[in-house]
Amino acid sequence: MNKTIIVSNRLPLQVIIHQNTLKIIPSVGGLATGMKSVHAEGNGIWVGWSGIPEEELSTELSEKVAKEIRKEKCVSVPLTLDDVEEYYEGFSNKALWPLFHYFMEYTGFEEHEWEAYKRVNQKFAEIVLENIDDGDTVWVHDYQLLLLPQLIKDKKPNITIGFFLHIPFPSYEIFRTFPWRKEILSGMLGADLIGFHTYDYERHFLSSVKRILRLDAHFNQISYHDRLIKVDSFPMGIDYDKFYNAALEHSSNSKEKSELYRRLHEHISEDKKLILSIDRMDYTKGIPNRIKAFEYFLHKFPEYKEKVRLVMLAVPSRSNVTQYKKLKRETDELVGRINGKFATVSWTPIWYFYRSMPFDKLIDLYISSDVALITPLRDGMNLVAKEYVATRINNDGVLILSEMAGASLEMNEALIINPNSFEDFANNLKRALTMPLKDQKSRMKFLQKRLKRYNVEKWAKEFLKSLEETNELKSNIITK
Ligand code: ADQ
Repeated sequence: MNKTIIVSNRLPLQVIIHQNTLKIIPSVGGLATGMKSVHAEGNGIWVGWSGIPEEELSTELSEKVAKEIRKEKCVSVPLTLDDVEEYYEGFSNKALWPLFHYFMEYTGFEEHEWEAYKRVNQKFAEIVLENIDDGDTVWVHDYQLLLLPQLIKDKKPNITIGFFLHIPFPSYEIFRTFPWRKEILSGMLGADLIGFHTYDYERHFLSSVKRILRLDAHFNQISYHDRLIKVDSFPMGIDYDKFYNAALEHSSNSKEKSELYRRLHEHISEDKKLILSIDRMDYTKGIPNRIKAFEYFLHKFPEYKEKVRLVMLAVPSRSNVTQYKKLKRETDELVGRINGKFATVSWTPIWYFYRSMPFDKLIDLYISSDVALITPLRDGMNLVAKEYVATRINNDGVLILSEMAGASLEMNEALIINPNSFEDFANNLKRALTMPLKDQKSRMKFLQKRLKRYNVEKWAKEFLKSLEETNELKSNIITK
């Protein structure tokens, strides 16, 4: 029986080793949820890194981990501390991530990190090839594995390969500055279907392929080495029902309310509002910018002092990378400065949490907030915006969304802003806080309808269906 092999940098699980005992916790992230049914089907497997460097595992423990992971239908790619530092923290997060998000000034190109990137992509290829049979399908995810499709195709030309990029693909003028631009594009072109969140990313990719590799592309198909490669956009959704049902449960009278819920609600009344932002602590998410814009709002509309509170949740991320350390420091300072400047005995304008929160607490935050402020400077999609909408069971609440997030293209009923304009920010925040309930509800209903229909499972299915259709393309070429 043919199977689907999912490949991503990290496996959808967490391995916890404590005094020689081993615990495997499945992760609940967006990708893991979306892939759940694909992964569960038949003898499908997931290939990726377990999160534990080889040096921290004895041979005996390493075998034990592999065995336990295998029970979850996962196969781990062994990575050393050097691999993690040079391939993940280095090339992936200091070269690819900033460049693809238009942060050219943060981008560093290091030859030894490029070598590590190639080496680790090769490691992934070897594990995939050990586990693959003729007729199988491989679905590779994200920017850490851009070379993998071609590495697999070289060895197994008849395997069907899909690739999905979760971050933006930058415009040609940005991408052309990349020293290894040809190798990256050729690596991706090993796939039979290449997917992006939006049509704009797709267009940028096609433009780079045409201009850098000088290949023919007609509409969304590229001719390459006797093959036709399809490029398309698939905007990723969320597990809508999971968020909606959790919100229903958390709002019901019979549910015992958490401490967080109670504390949040102490500050909500007819004229007192909560504004929420949730992000990974990443410079692409525009966190300092948002705090400064909030300060501008309080200056411009002083009548909102003591009436609004910004609850800002930032989840620690890539904290070994210099730019992320700087960002954390800058955020801490800005929050301190603004709270120091505006706070009164009964009011602190910003409640700032720097930690990861369990699902239940996230739901409490979502259902308690009158406005969600999602203002990245650049974001492939942004699932937080979608999660907020899914939890609004009474159809109230307003989403303010940056036009730089891929999600803005399918969420027209949100208040769409340019996050670089404080004026735009402040005016729209005021508009959100004064929006009549009727207007809130009609916007929310439209947003919810779309998200419910195009959920993450549908996203995965559509991608795989389109990937399957590339087989027809192939057989047409052969019979021509
Ligand atoms: P991310 O940059 O990680 O993903 P996003 O799409 O917003 O960004 O997803 C973050 C997820 O983490 C959400 O599901 C959210 O609930 C969760 N989360 C955030 N803060 C949290 C906290 N403090 N505690 C617990 N959970 C938290 C990348 C791209 C995005 C793209 C996704 C999916 O950068 O643009 O939308 O992949 O393709």
